Formats: sequence, structure tokens, C-alpha cells
Amino acid sequence: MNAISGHHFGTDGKTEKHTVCVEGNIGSGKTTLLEYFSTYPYTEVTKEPVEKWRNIKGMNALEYMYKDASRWGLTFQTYVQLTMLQIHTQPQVKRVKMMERSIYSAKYCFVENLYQSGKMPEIEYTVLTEWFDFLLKTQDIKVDLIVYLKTKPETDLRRIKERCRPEEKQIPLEYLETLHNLHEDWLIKKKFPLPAPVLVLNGEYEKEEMIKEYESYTPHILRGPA
Ligand code: TTP
Ligand code: MG
Repeated sequence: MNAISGHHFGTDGKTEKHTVCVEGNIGSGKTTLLEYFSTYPYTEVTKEPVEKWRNIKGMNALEYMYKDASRWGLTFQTYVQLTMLQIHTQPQVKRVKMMERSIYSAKYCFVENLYQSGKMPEIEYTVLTEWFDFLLKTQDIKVDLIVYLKTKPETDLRRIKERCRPEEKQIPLEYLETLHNLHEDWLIKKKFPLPAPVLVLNGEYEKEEMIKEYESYTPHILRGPA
């Protein structure tokens, strides 16, 4: 047994270090779930990466991307890939590390969408893919569990409107439907490689009902597969 910051990690599978990525469409409730689990003393929750994408030395890459995806898609997704890698490789101090999204959903859902919709030329897609493959081979990107907040695109759109990020004002329902299908292709239909088992939560609930949903899966989420 080794002690790190007063926490003891055993080898019995229940006290082993454990990394959880939270996935789901834009507005599916990833940040809300992470806020709930951040109150546990043995979990560390990394900051929402979108805040970095909105402020690269004062420049808002997310805004550029929504204004002109063909022009800025590669720039934006390159930065997303970098920030996700930084979060994946950040040293883990507590027993459970929880993060919003992963390098995987950035690639399999968002980059894939830009490419398939004709907004990203093949050469840019290929360069990003070669970077992605190289990082997966050479870096320590360990994930033990994916929590998938499954929602309807209509619900995501309502929540996006309610929270009102200025960059996201023009998001049409069709965009969320396409992204929903890409999440389903990856996490349910396994059309792209899955780095960890997937736990599907119903992300349609609100407030108290949603907390009940978190609670009923807490042992599974925090301990991971036996
Ligand atoms: P999300 O990563 O889905 O985060 P969120 O805070 O919107 O999710 P939740 O409400 O569940 O907490 O998306 C953040 C923004 O970044 C969104 O406008 C979509 C965009 N984005 C991309 O364009 N490309 C990417 O690779 C990723 C990961 C996000
Ligand atoms: Mg969020």
C-alpha cells in the first residue's frame, strides 16, 4: 500500500486509482454531474476545459470556430486536443479523477463531424489524426470508466438556450442531432475504439431527479469496474 496525500491505495480493485470521463452532447449536464461529485473528499474534478478554449491569451477560439468552422476548425480542434491531453496527463493526487470529456470525444465526435460535413478538408483531418494516433501511442491516457449522459437533442438545445453562452447562440437542432448520432455511434454502437467501459445515465432528468440518478450509480462511478 502506498500513501499519497493521506489517501491509501490498495490493490483490491476497490481502492485503486480510478479515472472517469464524463461524456454526452453539448448541454447534456456534464458540468452539473461533475459539480455533484466534486464534493466527495477522495475525488478530484478537473476544471471545465471549454473555459480554456474561450480564452487563449485573450483570444476566443470557440467564438472563431462557431463564426467560421471551415476556417478555424483545425485551429480550434488542435487546441482542444492539446488541452485534453494536458488534463489526461495531469498527475492524479486523489483516488478518483473525474474529467469533462476526453481526447476521444473531441476526435470521434467533433473532428469527425467537421470532416464528414465537409467543413474540414482531408489534409487537415489527416494531420489531426496522425497527431491523435501518435499521442495515444506515446502518452499515458488512462481511462477506467466513461459515464455517458444520454439526452435528447431537444433537451440539449433548451439547456443551451437557458445557459446562454454567447458563442452558442446560433446552434441549430440539426447540429445537436448530428453530434448525438456521433456520440451514439462511438459509445453505444462502438464504431470507433472505446478506451473504457461505458455507463449510460439518463440525462433527461432535472434537479432532484437527476441527483437521485447520480446517487443510484455512485458506487459504480467512484469505484469503477471490479
Ligand atoms: P462540451 O464539451 O460538450 O461542454 P458543455 O459545457 O457544453 O457540456 P455540458 O453542458 O454537458 O456541461 O462543449 C463545449 C463547447 O465546445 C460546445 O460549444 C461544443 C464545443 N466543442 C467543439 O466544438 N469541439 C470539441 O472537440 C469539443 C470537445 C467541444
Ligand atoms: Mg460543461
